[in-house]
Amino acid sequence: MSQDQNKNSKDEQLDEFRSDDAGKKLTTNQGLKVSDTEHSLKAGERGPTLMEDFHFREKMTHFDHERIPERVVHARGFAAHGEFEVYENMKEFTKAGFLQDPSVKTPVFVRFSTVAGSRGSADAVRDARGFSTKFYTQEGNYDLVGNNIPVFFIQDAIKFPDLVHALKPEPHNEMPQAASAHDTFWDFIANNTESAHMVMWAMSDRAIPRSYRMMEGFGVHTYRFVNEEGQAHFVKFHWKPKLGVHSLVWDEAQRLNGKDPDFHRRDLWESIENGQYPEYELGVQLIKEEDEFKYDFDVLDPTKLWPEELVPVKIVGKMVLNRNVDNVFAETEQVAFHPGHVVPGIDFTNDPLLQGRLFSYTDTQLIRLGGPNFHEIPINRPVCPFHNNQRDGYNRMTINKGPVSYHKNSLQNNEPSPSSEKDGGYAHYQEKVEGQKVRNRSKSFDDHYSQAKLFWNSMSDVEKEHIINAFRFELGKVKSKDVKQQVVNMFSKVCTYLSGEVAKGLGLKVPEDASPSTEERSSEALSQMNTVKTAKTRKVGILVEDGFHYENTHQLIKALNDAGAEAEIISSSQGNVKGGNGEEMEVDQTFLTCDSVLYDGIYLPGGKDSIDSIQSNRDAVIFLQEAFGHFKTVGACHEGTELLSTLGMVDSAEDGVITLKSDEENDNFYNSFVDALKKHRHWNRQI
Ligand code: HDD
Repeated sequence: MSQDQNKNSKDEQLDEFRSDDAGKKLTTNQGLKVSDTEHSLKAGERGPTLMEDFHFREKMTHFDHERIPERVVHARGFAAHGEFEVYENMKEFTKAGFLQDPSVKTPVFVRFSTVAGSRGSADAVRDARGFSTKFYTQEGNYDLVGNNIPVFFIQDAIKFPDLVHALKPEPHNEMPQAASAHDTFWDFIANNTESAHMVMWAMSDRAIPRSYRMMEGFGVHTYRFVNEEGQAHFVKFHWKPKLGVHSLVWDEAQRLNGKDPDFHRRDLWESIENGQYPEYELGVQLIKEEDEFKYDFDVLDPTKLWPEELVPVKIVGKMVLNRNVDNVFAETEQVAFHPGHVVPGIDFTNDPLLQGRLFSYTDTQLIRLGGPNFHEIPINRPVCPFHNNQRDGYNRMTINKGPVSYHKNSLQNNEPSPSSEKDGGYAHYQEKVEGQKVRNRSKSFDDHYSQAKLFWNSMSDVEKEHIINAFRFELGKVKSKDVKQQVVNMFSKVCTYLSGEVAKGLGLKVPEDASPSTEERSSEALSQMNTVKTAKTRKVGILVEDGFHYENTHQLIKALNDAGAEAEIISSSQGNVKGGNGEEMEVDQTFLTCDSVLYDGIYLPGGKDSIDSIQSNRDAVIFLQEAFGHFKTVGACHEGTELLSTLGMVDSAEDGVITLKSDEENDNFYNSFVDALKKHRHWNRQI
C-alpha cells in the first residue's frame, strides 16, 4: 500500500525540504558540477594532495562533522508519522483545538525509544520505553512526552542526573551497555526508595515489549485540562494499543539482541511498509479540581498511578502511524520534544518532576542540536505560522524582514502583537499558590510501597514468577553483596514472598522485621493477561524441506492471511522448495538468516522427506525447541506431529500445541491454530 496517500499538512510542509538525488548530477554544496569524486587532486600521479582541492576539502569536512551528540537518555529511538483524530468534542473539559472536532485529522510524529542504551545499542533490552508524540496542531505544537510505564523512579527532577548516572554504564569501565543489571543502579534504588513502584514495572514483562505496536503509553504526570470557561480538571494521558499489550520472554529478548538488535524498529518499519498501520487510542483519566485530596495518593506524585477502577480511562481519540520517515537523521534524530510545548486548554501542575522537566528539555536541545534555532529544523516546525522578535543565532534560516525586532514598538504598529485569550492567546491557569521557600518534599509523597504492592497483587502467577526471575537476574549481576541485601530488605516492604523468593535465588536473608505493605487491592488493568488478544500482524514461521505437504501449508497460510497474520517459509537454502507432488513455494528465510525468536508461532507441515531432513538438521530442531520453550504456538500436520512428540511437545490445544493427524479435521485445525496464535503465549507450559 502506498504511504503517499497518507499525506497531510505536515508532509506537505516537509516536501519543501525533501531532496531526491536520483537522476541528478553530482555537484559541490555550492552547486558546481563535479567531474570526479574518486581521486583527490595531486601534484603528480604519485604526489601529495593539493590544498586547493576544494572538492576534497568540502567532502571531507562535511563528513568529519556528520555526528551530533546523542540524547543523554533515550538515545536509541525510532519514529514514524501519522495522524490523530478525536472521537467526540472534548469542550466540557478542554478548549484544546485538536480535541474539538472529530472531522479534523491532526498530523503527528511519534518517537519510541529505550532509555539507558546508547544509539547503537539493541532494542529488546530490559528498560522503560519512551513514547513521545508531537501533535502539529493549528494552535502550535503539542508534545506528549511519555513512557510505556505510568510512573517514574523519582519524585523530584533535581534527582534526575543522579538516577541517570546510576543507571547508565558505570563510568570507570563503561559497562554494562543498555542494562540496569549492575551495582550503581541497584545501589541508587536501595537508597532512593521512592523508586520501588517503578522498579516493580521495570522488573515485569512491561519492560520487554513484543513490539512498539503492542505497548501502552502514559503521560505519567498529572496535567491540567482547562475549558473555555476557565474550569480545570486534573488529567492523566494514556495510549492504548489496538493490538493489546504483549511482551517477550526474557530468554527470547536476550537472544533477539544478538539475532536482530533492530527487532523493534524493523517491526515498526515493516508493519508500516506493509500497510498494517499501528493504532493507539488516546485515553484520559479526569479528576475534578475539588477532588484533589479525595484519594489516598497525592495527584502530584509521579510515582503514583490512578487505579483505573477508581478513575476510569475515558477513550477520546485514535492515532494511526501510517508513514515511515524518509531520513532517520533529519527526522528521528533531529526531532526535539518538550513537555512544555503545550496548547491552550492544556496546562501543568506542580508535580516537582514535571516542573524540572520544563527546564531540561530546551536546555538539552541547545547542546544537542547546536543552538536556539532548532525549532526551524523541518521536523520541528509547527504547521501554523510563527512570529516573534527572536533573532539570529547559529543556523538561523528565517529571513525576518524590516528593522523592528522588539516589543513594544510604534514603527510596526506594535506587531507581532500578543493575542487575547479569546483570540487564542495562551493563558496560564490561575492556580492560587502560596507557601514558604523550602527544600523538601510534601509528606503526602512518603508512601513508597502501597502502589508497588498494588502492582504485585495485580499480577498473575506467571507474571509474578517473571518478576522474581528478573530480580534474580539483575541482582545476580550485582557484585556488592551489601547492595543486594539492601534491595532485598527494601522489597520486603512490598511483599515478603517476593523478597523471600528473590533472596532464595541469591543466597540472602529476608529481614525478620520487614513490615510489608498491607495493601490488599489489585487492579485488573495492570495485568497483561487481561489484554486484547488478536492474531492480527502475528508472524508464523513454516519449516519445510523438499517433499513437504503443500496443500496443508497452502491452507494454513490462507487461514493466517484471512486472520491478518503473516507466514514466512523457512528452509535450509534459498530459492524454491518442492512439495511432495512437485508444487513449489518460494523460500523467505533460511535457518541461517532467521531464528525462532523472530516469530510468534511455528508450523511444521508433514511430508516424510521434509520431516526427515528437518529432524536431522540441528538448527531446525533447536528452532522448534526454542519456540516451544518461549511458550509460542507450535503446530504440525501428519508426519510433523510425530516429530513434535519425539521432541516432547505434547499435542494439547490448551498448551498451544496444535496438530492435524487426519485430513478430515482440516477446518478445525486451521481455526485452532489461529486461535492459539491469538493467545500470544501458552503459559500452561510454565506452570
Ligand atoms: Fe525525559 C528525553 C520521557 C523525566 C530530561 N524523556 C526523554 C524522552 C522521553 C522522555 C520519551 C525522549 C524524547 C525523544 O524521543 O526525543 N522523561 C520522560 C518521562 C519522564 C522523564 C516519561 C518522567 C515522567 N526527563 C525526565 C526528567 C528530566 C528529563 C525528570 C530532567 C529533569 N528527558 C530529559 C532530557 C531528554 C529526555 C535530558 C534527553 C533528550 C531530550 O530530552 O530531548 O532533557
